[in-house]
Amino acid sequence: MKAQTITFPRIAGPASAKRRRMLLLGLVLSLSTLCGGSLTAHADGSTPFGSFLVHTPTAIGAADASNFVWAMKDYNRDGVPDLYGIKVSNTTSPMVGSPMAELHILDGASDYRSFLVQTPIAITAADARNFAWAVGDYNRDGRPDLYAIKVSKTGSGMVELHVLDGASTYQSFLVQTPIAITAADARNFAWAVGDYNRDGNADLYAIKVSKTGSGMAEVHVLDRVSTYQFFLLHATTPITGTDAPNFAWAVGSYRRDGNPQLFAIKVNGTGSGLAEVHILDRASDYPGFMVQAPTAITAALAKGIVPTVPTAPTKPDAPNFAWAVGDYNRDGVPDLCGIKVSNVTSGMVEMHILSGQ
Ligand SMILES: [Ca+2]
Ligand SMILES: [Ca+2]
Ligand SMILES: [Ca+2]
Ligand SMILES: [Ca+2]
Repeated sequence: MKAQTITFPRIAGPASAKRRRMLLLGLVLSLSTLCGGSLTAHADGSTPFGSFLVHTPTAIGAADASNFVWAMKDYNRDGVPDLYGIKVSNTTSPMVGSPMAELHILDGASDYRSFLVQTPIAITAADARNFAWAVGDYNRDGRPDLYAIKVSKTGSGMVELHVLDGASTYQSFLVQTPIAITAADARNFAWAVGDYNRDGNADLYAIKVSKTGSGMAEVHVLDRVSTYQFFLLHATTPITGTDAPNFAWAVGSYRRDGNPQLFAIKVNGTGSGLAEVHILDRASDYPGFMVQAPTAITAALAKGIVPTVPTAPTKPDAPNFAWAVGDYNRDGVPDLCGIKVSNVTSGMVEMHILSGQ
């Protein structure tokens, strides 16, 4: 991995805002496919997720990107979210004889050009493919911990949670335990960490996106206080099970009130032709939307849908991204972080951050 000097123009200020308005003037997008609701959004740069805060190449080469899983959290507690790159294959770290999975944390304050941490972690690369990953503060020491969620080849027959301690630079485990979801069912879930009941303890969100009993995407929240043995919530969302695989998922506060909202980022088959952010409201236990907005990144159109505006971009870019949520510009509103891992112009993994407001 070598550092890169390519610089993208930072998009900020009145001049670029005007340029955005010019570019997007007349691009009136209709979101009408979701849950029967009809929403018209004007992607003029003033809508949430309609404009970029930053485009930047990171210090990880795009050729290496497929070996990583991505997450965002503020590792060094400077208020800027850092990029967690969990390297699960093609690692070179010899430790007890076999290559280990590695954690590479890129510093948000350096616009993801320099590393805060590069270390092997206590899971082998051979085993790493059996895990899903998330980041949250398990032991409430202010340091984000790494949630390694073992979803296949578990000894217990259940999904297992292995939490690596941020304070030990992810060398030692805080907990290793089976949780209340079977390994056989695990492949039907997406995972995230958030404090559902706002008791200060990080709960585990298991978002069921296939083979749901209800036919809809479902939110199941496991309580940290029970070490993820008991559920705080079983809820049905307004997103159908058929549509659910078109989404990426994240949890974050949006209204600055600390409530964990569920971000459903639609990256395929959208009505607008753009990737869309649909935020499900914690206050209603996720049946209701608080925001539905197109982003400034193109997605594949849903089958049979024709763009409402002839000039609307149709070349899908969204499949080149991994997605996370974090407040890059520290205005209290989480931004959408698009981690571009393929079809990049810089040769490096790129960070493209859409402003949450
Ligand atoms: Ca930081
Ligand atoms: Ca911690
Ligand atoms: Ca909690
Ligand atoms: Ca923000």
